[in-house]
Amino acid sequence: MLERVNNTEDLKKLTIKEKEELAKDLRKYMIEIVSKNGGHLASNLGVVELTLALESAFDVNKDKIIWDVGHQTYVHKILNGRKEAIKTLRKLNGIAGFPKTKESQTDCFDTGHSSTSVSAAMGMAKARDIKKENYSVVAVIGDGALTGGMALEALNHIGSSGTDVIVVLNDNEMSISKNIGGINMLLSKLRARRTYTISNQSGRKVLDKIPGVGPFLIKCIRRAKQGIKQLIIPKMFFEDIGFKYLGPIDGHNIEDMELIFKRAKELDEPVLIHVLTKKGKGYEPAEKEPDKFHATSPFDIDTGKPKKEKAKDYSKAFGDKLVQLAQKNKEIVAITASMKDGTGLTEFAKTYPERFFDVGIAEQHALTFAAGLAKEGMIPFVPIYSSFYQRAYDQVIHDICIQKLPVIMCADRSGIVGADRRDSSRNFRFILF
Ligand SMILES: Cc1ncc(C[n+]2csc(CCOP(=O)(O)OP(=O)(O)O)c2C)c(N)n1
Repeated sequence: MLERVNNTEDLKKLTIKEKEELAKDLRKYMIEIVSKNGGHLASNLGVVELTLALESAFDVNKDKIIWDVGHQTYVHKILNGRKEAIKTLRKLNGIAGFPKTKESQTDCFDTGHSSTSVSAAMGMAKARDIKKENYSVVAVIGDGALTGGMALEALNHIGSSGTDVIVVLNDNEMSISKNIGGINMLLSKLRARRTYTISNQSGRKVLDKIPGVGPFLIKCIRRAKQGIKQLIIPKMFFEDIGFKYLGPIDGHNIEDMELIFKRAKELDEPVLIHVLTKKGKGYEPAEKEPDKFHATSPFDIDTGKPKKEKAKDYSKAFGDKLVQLAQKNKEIVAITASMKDGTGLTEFAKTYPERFFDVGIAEQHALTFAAGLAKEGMIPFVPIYSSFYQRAYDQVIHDICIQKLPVIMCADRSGIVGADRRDSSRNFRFILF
């Protein structure tokens, strides 16, 4: 099936059954490539059907689909002119592992650092409205990325403005590690509701029969009986801040998602579509250990084991030392912004759970939180990848340095990181302090 599909026009000609076959081919193809080159696997396996449904329902050449973080766009790239080029992932002069506007006009916004998609979507939607143009703007954001303050700032802005923006919330319950926080608690309440299915339901017939259904969708849904009603959950957070909440929807059911996306397209207001996916879907080792397969080095497909055992690196040395120091010094605490494993804090988190804080993808909060801890006599260690530290310069200067607070800021992975070479701004890493 993959041989037959070279672009989204080809995709749109396929039946649902054929798209399901294509999904299998895409998974196999990505697993083969990432097992050789390394790359982001689990998130890409999780969004195969979501990408197929989105790119069937929308027009990638006209509509704007912005993928938050962008590490999960391999399927999009394969479907949009880079089926061969994807084999050069993480190779010298190879293609980028993240959306790049320079690479294709279907990559409509460069992403890499988390939680930017909703703001960018709002900007594009406002530009569209001012210029009186007509296209859809969709931000696809993970539940992890939704813990980032910027995403919440953007939802806050969009909800009150009533702007026609579609936010697809790709909820797999994982950031890199298990997702955390109050928003995650909210999402688990929503997840607990029965997944809404449209295919094979009478509700589908109701929706299908109505011409120009868009503006009337909500009215129709309200009128319909059980099942359909579930599309809208009144008085939940998203509704309260001005979004139409649709979902939760099975993120591996192409037919249902296509239908919902087509309907959402016709609504002229902020819509949030809650899609449930499984990180690592279709490859057992990645389903079992999605955190390990979030970004992986080359591995053996049969066993899922890395081809080369990982040598001890700076992050691990840092983490080991911190565990020792913390035993002697009870004031030491450690903070991560959703990068427990990457920054070497796994052992610390296990040994001192009460002195370990994962604050979500929230570097700014992490630093000012550390400032508060330090002000009251604790010794916070805050390891953050150097490129993500960029986000918290103001907190470093304003909340820590000016007050001369003893926060130990550790800039993980400064310098050039080979494997990340063309990933977003990560080719511009530098030493911060
Ligand atoms: C500002 C910032 N901090 C940290 C990261 C590292 N990072 C990349 S993906 C990711 C988790 C994203 O989780 P989610 O949005 O749920 O997407 P999923 O991979 O689960 O599909 C993190 C923490 C980042 N890209 N940007």
